[in-house]
Amino acid sequence: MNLLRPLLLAALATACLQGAEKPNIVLILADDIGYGDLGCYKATMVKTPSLDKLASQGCRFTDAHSPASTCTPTRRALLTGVYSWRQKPGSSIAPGDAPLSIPTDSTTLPSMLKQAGYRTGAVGKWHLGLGGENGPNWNTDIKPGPLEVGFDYAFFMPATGDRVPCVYVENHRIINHDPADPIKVSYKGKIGNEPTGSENPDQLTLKPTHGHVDTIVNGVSRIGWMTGGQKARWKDEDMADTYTSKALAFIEQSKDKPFFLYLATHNIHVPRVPNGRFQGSSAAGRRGDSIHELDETVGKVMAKLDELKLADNTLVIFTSDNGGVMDDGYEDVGNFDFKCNGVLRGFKGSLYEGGHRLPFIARWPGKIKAGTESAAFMTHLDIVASMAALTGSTIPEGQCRDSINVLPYLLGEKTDKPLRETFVAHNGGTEGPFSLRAGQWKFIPAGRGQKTNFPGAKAENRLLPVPQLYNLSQDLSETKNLAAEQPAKLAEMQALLAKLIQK
Ligand code: NG6
Ligand code: CA
Repeated sequence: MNLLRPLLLAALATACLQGAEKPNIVLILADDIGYGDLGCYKATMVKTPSLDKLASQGCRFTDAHSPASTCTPTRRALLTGVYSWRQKPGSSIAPGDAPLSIPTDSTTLPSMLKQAGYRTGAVGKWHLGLGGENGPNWNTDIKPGPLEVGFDYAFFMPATGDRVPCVYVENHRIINHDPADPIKVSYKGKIGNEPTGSENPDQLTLKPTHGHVDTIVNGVSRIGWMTGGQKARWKDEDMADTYTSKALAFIEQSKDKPFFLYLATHNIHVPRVPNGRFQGSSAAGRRGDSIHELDETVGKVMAKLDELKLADNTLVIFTSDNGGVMDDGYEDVGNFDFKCNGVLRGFKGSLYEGGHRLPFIARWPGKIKAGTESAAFMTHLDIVASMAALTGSTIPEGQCRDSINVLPYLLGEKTDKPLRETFVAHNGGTEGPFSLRAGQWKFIPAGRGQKTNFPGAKAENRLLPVPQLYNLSQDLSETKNLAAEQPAKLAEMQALLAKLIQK
């Protein structure tokens, strides 16, 4: 016993040390922020001092990609480390009443970190479905949801700012839910007698540009129909403040344990209704003002980490779920010559780089060299495996199969060869269309001329009826189609894509 005691104490001390060394992880996933939307990514008409500071204290990546060019498939791939096109059902933009799209037995980023001793929290946009196969019952416990896929705490909106139900859910319950005013939601047609946007255009304070003129909430028409829950409906102009305060409270409450915060902002998704203190603050209209509001959120998170003396022991990652878009359904853009995706071609929803190459900033003082830039090629799929490596966790066999440990990139270490060789992007669904990235080559198969998305994306996202091949090292803007000039490379890329998408 006497002999064992010092050994035991030593083992305990090592365990504690390891615990102390595990950094907190804050992952800020912005919505619809493009490659050209931030000051540190060369935007000029908006000011993003906090994000620029984050970048100056860490590393700014220039070749990081969302797994898809729309929200739901990106988020599911990010949290599970599996391409969404491999996963059924609901791999496209989910309606607000969709069932939970992540099987509760999968290894996820939060479940893996929870296993590693982290307190895990999700704040902001969920948009991954809720409830069993028939979707959620809004008037009782709403589950399974974030808590059943690995989060200890969740405060969230079910889908998007422009989709019903326009309510916040905390853990399993809707905030301010009144049993006397039960909530009903439909995506099939009108329910109840509430006025709709199509019948009452005069009640709309923000004009829609897409065809959805369904439920009116706070003068904004939303996609889908909702009745009831009058007291529970959110105020758009307070949404960023609400999420920010919940995020700060989570950090505060978790400060004595390693924690993982997944802060999925609503900014800068439509409808863009920033708080009054931002209105008119940018030179790029409401969309720009909404970027300013996002920057404030990031600044407040950074300040909270400083205040609690946690900054040095916290890895902060900032990125976005898909590329930028100007008009995404509301007259909240204004007429500005603003290149939300910088030099990149295409927008949100596109298979061109503008759809999925995004800002990605990582800061971890003392571990990630300040003020650096990295051209390392990686995707949000890689976050799970990288965080597993960071925390000394093992991912069970067969889980997170598309995730590659790119921790060496985050830490600025040199690698002999690229850690990620290929990337198959899509914009939803399981059947494509897909694009393939391999090394510096990009291949987009011939389409049928279909638009890949959204009114705001206009023709730029349209799939051409011919195969496209680009060399991104020379032509980041995808202007020169080399398919005809390089038939051997084209055939190689075609064959590689066909092989990779075998499910
Ligand atoms: C589209 C909406 C768009 C936006 C998007 C989801 C139309 C015409 N457009 O269907 O407004 O809500 O869905 O965005 O309805 S995402 O970032 O969540 O993928
Ligand atoms: Ca999005």
